[in-house]
Amino acid sequence: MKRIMITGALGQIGSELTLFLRKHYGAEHVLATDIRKNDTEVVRSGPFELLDVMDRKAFNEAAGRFHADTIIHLAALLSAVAEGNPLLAWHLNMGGLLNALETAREQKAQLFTPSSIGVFGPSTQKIMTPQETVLRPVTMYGVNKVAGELLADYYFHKFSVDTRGIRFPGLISYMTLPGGGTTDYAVEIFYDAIQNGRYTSYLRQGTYIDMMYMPDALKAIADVMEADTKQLKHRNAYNVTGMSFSPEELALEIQNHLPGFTLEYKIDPVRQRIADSWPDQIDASAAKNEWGFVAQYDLPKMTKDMIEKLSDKLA
Ligand code: AKB
Repeated sequence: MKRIMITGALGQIGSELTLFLRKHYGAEHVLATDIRKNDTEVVRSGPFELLDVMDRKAFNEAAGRFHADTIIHLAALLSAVAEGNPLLAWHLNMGGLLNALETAREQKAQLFTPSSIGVFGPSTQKIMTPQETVLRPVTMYGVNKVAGELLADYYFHKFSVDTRGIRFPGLISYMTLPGGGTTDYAVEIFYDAIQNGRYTSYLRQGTYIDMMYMPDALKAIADVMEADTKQLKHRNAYNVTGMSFSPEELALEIQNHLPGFTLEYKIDPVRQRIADSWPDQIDASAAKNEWGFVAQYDLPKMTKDMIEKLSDKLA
C-alpha cells in the first residue's frame, strides 16, 4: 500500500485530494503537510505536520519519518499572486519544487507536481492547443511552470526519479476557495450567485479559458500516478481539460438554476492580461491516449453539481 506525503494540503487541490486519497489508501497512509494549521477535516482525519517546503532538511526528514514512497507537491503561489510578487514566486515555486525533487531522489519516492495552462503564452496556438507546442509564457507563474516541467524531466532522466505531472486548467470546487489565481472567478461566481444573486467579473466578456471540475482533477492525479511508467511519453506535462467557457456563458448556465442572477464587469487589468495570454481551449488527447484521461463533467453538469453542493454548504 502506498505511503503518500502531500505538501500544501490545506490549499484548493490539497484539501480535497487528501481526503480522496485517504479514502482510497487508508487515512494512516496519507500524511498532510502545510505551512499553517487549521481546524478542518484534513487536519483531523489523519496524520498532519507543519512544513515549510523551503526547508529542505525538514522536508526530507518528514518524508523519511513517514517512509513516504509518493510525494505530491502542491505548495505554490498561483498566477495572479505571483504576478504581484514575482521574486517571491520564483523563490517559493522553484525552491519548493527543487526541495521536493531532492527529497524524492533521496527517499526514492515517486513525485507528482501540478503544471498549468500558464505554461502557454500569446504566441501559442489558442484553439486546440497541442500537447507539444510553443512555451513562451509572459507571467512569472508561467515561467515557473515551464522551468518546473523541465526540471522534473531532468530529474527523471538524470536520477531516475519517477516524476509525473499534469497541466491543470482552472479548477472549480465547492469545498475550498482557490487563492490568487486568474481562474478564481469561476468559483467566486457561484458563492455570489447563491448569496447575493449577482457577480462582478474581473475578466472581460468573451474571455475563454479551460476549466475542470475538482472530481475530474482528483481522478486525473490518481490515474496518472497509477499509470504504467512505460506508457508515459509526456510524463511531466499532460494537457487536461473538462470544458472551456467565457464569463457570460457560465452566467447563462447559472441562470438556468438561479433565474434572477445578474453578471456585471469591472476588469482587473493584471488578471485580464494573464487570461488573454492563455489558450481558449487546449487539446487533451495525449493524456487520453497515454493513460486514459476522460473528464466526466462538462459545463452543465458541473454547474448543477456546484449549485446543489454549495447551496447545501452555505445554508
Ligand atoms: C491560476 O489561475 O493561476 C491557476 C492555473 C490555471 O494554474 N488556476
